[in-house]
Amino acid sequence: QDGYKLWLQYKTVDDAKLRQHYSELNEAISLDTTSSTGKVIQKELKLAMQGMLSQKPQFSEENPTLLIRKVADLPKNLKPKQNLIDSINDEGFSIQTIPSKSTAKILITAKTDQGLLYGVFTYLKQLQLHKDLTELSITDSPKIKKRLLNHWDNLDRTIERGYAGFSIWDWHLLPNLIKQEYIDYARANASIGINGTVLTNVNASAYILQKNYLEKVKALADAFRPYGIQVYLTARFSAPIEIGGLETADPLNEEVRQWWKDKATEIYAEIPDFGGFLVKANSEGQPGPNNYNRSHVDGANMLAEAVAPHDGIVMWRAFVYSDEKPDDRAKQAYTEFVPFDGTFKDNVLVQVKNGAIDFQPREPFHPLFGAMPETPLMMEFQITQEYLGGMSHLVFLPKLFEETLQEDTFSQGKGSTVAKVVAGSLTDTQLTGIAGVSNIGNARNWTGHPFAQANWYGFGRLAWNPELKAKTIAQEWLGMTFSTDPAFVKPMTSLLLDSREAVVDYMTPLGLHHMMAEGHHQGPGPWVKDLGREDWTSVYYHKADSLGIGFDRTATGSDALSQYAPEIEKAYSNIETTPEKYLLWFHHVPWGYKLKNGKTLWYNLARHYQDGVLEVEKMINTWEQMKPYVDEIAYKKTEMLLSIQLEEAQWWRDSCLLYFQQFSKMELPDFIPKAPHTLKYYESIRDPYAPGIKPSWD
Ligand code: BDP
Repeated sequence: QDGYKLWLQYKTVDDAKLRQHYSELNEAISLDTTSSTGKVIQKELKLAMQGMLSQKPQFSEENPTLLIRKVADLPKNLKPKQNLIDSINDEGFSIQTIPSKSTAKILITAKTDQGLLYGVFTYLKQLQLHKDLTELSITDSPKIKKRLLNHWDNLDRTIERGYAGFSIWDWHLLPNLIKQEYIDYARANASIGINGTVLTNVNASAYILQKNYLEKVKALADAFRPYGIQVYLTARFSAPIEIGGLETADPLNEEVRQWWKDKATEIYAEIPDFGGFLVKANSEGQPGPNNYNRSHVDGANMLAEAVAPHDGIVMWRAFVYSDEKPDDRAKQAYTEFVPFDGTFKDNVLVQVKNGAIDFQPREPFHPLFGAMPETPLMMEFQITQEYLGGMSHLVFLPKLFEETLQEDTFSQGKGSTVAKVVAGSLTDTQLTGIAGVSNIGNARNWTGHPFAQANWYGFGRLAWNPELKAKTIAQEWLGMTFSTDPAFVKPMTSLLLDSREAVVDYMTPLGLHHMMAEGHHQGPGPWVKDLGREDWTSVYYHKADSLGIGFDRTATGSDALSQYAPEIEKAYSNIETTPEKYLLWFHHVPWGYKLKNGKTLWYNLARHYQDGVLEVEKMINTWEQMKPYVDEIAYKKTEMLLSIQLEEAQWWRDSCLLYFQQFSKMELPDFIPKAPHTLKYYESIRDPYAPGIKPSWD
């Protein structure tokens, strides 16, 4: 009850009739347990049946009621139709109720053990959600190949932008101590279809590539393997200098190239299924090929060549904004990367954040999506809530992920959604990927905030199928984690789905962005200016002045809009046809400008800030009604966190409105309560030890 079990609660099925139905179906299970994955499946089934049905299933070949078999091992009479078999990929599965007179009542089949594992988790989910199994027919395959968590974990166990304690990787005690948490981590990830993990921070340390650390990495890889989780590492571009004793890390230098090849060979000797490297290069002070006047392609292709003989991949991040040619930061990744389209090696993915600035509460999709048809683009979402309330705000992120995935890039005509770009279906791209920056730490419940678990869960589900609805994900997670009672699931689904718009409203309404406090990013900071570079300040982004507010990204401004398809450029160039949610992202708008509801921009800004606060109040009211359905620890903790969230929502509203009022010089509407403090007070709040970042950063 402390949240450790995540969504794999396997609570007793109370309804006697339903339990009876489930018990009969799961009495005897036929399963091949010769592989390590087979053993994991057996363990999971035992645990689940014990928990939900208080039943110990028999594992036998004799008259099984539940048959779990790879397609190749099925008896002829039970083989599914060929078109069904053809429709699933190597990780896919099919679950069917068997209509015949055979004793087996349910069949779970797949082409691989991995597929069977996913099939079994999906089957168990049906039981957890109290679904009727009499006519079960589920055939499913992941739509994206590489479904990864990215841990921003440092070797000293601090986590960059982590809000759930320290890193779960206990490097000191590895490789000898394999914590149960490692196994449970892999199991939880497998249950939602995640198949890879990058263990280390993108702001990388070269030490992870040293022999003593690679032994530790191998121990983790061994622990994860039965669950189908591949291990990846971040590669610090200057590693050949730092740990290799070379004088340069120039990607065209033969010695450097050989060093990486040898390093790859060394890694693969330990970890034959090592996934590959994730690289942050020439971004925010990280070394990279530009240091040697070489391009991103030179850098990525050198690493790609090193891992290619071992089937490894390179994920090269597009999160760059140049020191030399400062332009609207929203434009820079596109400007730097589009000219390279088609020149990366086959095993390179370019990893692109969902938006062009940086994981804001709301951003339009990144213009790179759809703009590099010859290059596999990997989506990067942030699950950890760096800009969405850190450790204390309840925000259901699948709503944000869904919004981005369903935006239309128009790259191959109408309907060319970001989801399709990422899944490779528009260009028949085989190598596809999606990454979520993890929100996991060594907190007992993994994620700190009990509801942050939903974001890990939701990321995994959307990585499996980017077309899934946030609503479905919310219902699943609530049912599996807390209760399937509609009196709980219904109001809580609405709460989750509305929580994302609430945070946008009280932090960055109407297309505002990058308004947070400096460095640690906790709390409001629209007044932030005079930092090392302009595009780290808030004033650069909101541009509030006596005339209005917002960043002109049309042709009269930075022209970032021209990086989108003509359909979008045309619609958003016109203030009248720009969706209001992106208004101040693309336009500098007069304070008195009338929005669709006939009220001024100033009025609407205030309205949104207030709506955000009201929504949190509503969340608190809903939560109070949920007490009967939730265990005490989670109930109390969430209750207290929601009250922090309310205070912080008010803090955002009051401080931002006071700040902007200096420019608008307009009265606040009556519905805005008087701020309890002065603007000066809000501006003076400093928190050098805010979580998720080492104070030395500031
Ligand atoms: C920013 C974070 C910073 C990360 C960077 C990145 O503030 O800590 O290192 O993104 O993604 O959002 O590389």
